[in-house]
Amino acid sequence: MDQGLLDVLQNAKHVLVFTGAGVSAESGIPTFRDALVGLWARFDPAALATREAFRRDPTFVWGWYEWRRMQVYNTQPNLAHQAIAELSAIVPKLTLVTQNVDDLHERAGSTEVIHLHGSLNKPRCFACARFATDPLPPPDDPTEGRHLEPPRCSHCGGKLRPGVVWFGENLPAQALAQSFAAAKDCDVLLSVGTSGVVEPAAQIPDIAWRAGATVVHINPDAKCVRTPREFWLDGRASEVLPLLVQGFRSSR
Ligand code: BV8
Ligand code: ZN
Repeated sequence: MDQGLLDVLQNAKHVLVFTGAGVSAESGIPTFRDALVGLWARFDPAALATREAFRRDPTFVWGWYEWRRMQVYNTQPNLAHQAIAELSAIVPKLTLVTQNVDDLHERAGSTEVIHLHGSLNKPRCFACARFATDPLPPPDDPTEGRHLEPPRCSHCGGKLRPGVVWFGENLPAQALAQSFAAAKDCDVLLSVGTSGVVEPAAQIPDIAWRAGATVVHINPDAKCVRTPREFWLDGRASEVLPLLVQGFRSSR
């Protein structure tokens, strides 16, 4: 590993880990934009991940998210999730911000995970916007594309919708503010498994870099490096992150 990067890791005080779908890819969860296998290569996001889609066909949208919830339910966190959880015990301060709607970071032991795009496990009412009071039962239908009737809101009887942020919807204000503040404060930002195309989340690595942090991208789809304070580690998260954690750990 680059000695300059190693020095930065060994002296890091506040690390911001920013993850996307690529961190869950090795748990078998499809990403969004990877060619052929990505969800958006097979389904039209406008037909599934918008309020209009749910209004038009709630049973199709609810059934699709239950299929995705079932995939997460039936898998395990991978070495990347575990390495990130370990890091919180090594560096003085760690902030974990994810664009993902799965709970694999939590199941690997990470706490205080900031979910910018919501969670598959926290449905809310399409009518009154209240979060469901009862947890969802384990998903029971493996059939992709099956229509399922959404459960009803215990407060107003409206249909429950997936607790995710759809295109055209605002991100949770507190989560976004916390993420931007951490980006301005951190001295290292690890950007793991994200294509960096979805706004406003995609601004986070740039905010950190402009505030003087060292930014490290971990992604097999390597891109050009822009500055001495930016690194692109060309590899899969479950290979690269354990090595990086060793770098953080050494000499502490
Ligand atoms: C907003 C939850 C203000 C749902 C998601 C027109 C109208 C309205 C809005 C817009 C518009 N044009 C643009 C916008 C803004 C829009 C946007 O950014 N669109 C993009 C697509 C251009 N953003 C929004 O709408 C946001 N809200 O702006 O509100 C507003 C309000 C009203 C009107 C206007 C604006 C809301 C965005 C949130 C959408 N919700 N998900 C669901 O899950 O179904 S988006 C979805 O993308 C996921 O959350 C995902 O996390 C996120 C980012 O994708 P990535 O995580 O990066 O995943 P991706 O597949 O792209 O990349 C994976 C990467 O991993 C790849 O680089 C790959 O190489 C790498 N990889 C693969 N394997 C590995 C790996 N890396 C490491 N290891 C591996 N093994
Ligand atoms: Zn309601």
